[in-house]
Amino acid sequence: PYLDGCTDILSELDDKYVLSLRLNRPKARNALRTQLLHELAQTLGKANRDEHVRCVVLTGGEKVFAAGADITEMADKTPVDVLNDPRADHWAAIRTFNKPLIGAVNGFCLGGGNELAMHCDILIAGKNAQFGQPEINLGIIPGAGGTQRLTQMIGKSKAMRMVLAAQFMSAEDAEKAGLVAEVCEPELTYDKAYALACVIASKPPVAARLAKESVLKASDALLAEGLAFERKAFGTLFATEDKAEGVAAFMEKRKPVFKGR
Ligand code: CO8
Repeated sequence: PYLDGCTDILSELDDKYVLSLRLNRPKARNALRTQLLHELAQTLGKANRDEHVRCVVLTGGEKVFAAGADITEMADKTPVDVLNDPRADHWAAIRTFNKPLIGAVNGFCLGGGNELAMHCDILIAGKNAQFGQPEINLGIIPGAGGTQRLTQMIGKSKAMRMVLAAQFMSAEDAEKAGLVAEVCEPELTYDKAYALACVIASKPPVAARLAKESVLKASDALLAEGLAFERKAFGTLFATEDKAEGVAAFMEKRKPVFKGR
């Protein structure tokens, strides 16, 4: 492995200067527990300082890229817990990773999983990919930039449909909408992303870094305020009865009954 001691992230650096990362919690559908985000943040932190890494490919499983935050871990959190949550620091480390990051997505890409995908600079998706922000079913909203990045990437109306109605978007529609760069057969997703990473890794690394940072500047200034607002709103919702009901219904595998409290 590239970074010793990791269990939730599998990693390998090769002689093409490409670091491959795989989310590795198949039983929990790659739910992003805090440990996973910590390992990802640490790995990217090391890669940021390592001249042997020029491009990173991030992938998940065949049927699930990632099913979102780990609902069992988040179930009992209060707004104060959210305010103090180290997860925010891990997301910041992912956000500030300054080398090109290519996402290879097959299957379900939901909630925090879709937010992680949107932190990638380029997304390649298998035909079976499904993108969604189903947080509202749990009485909450996206908390890692989903409301902001999705709106920037696919526009208000489509973003609202995903965030308010929890409707999923197919790979084909995601390509039309601009969420992903390319759709392919699911068996080829990783290979396509890896081939693209090799091309990028063959370019001058300092120019690649500054190109990435410059492209992100096209939206960064607007993003900062929106991210902070979303984070506060996300925390506030952890005080609601509807959140407790949404989470309980998920765990008990039943339909929730929401009351607006
Ligand atoms: N967190 C924790 N465990 C999960 C999650 C998750 N996000 N998703 C699935 N699991 C677990 C299931 O509970 C189940 O556990 P067990 O085997 O012990 O019963 C196991 O993974 C397998 O799940 P399924 O049987 O549902 O697997 P399928 O292959 O049939 O379906 C899906 C895969 C479609 C991905 C389905 O599991 C699903 O819809 N998952 C939930 C998706 C979701 O709602 N994500 C939103 C997350 S919200 C978010 O990311 C940000 C806020 C988080 C805060 C939440 C608390 C308030």
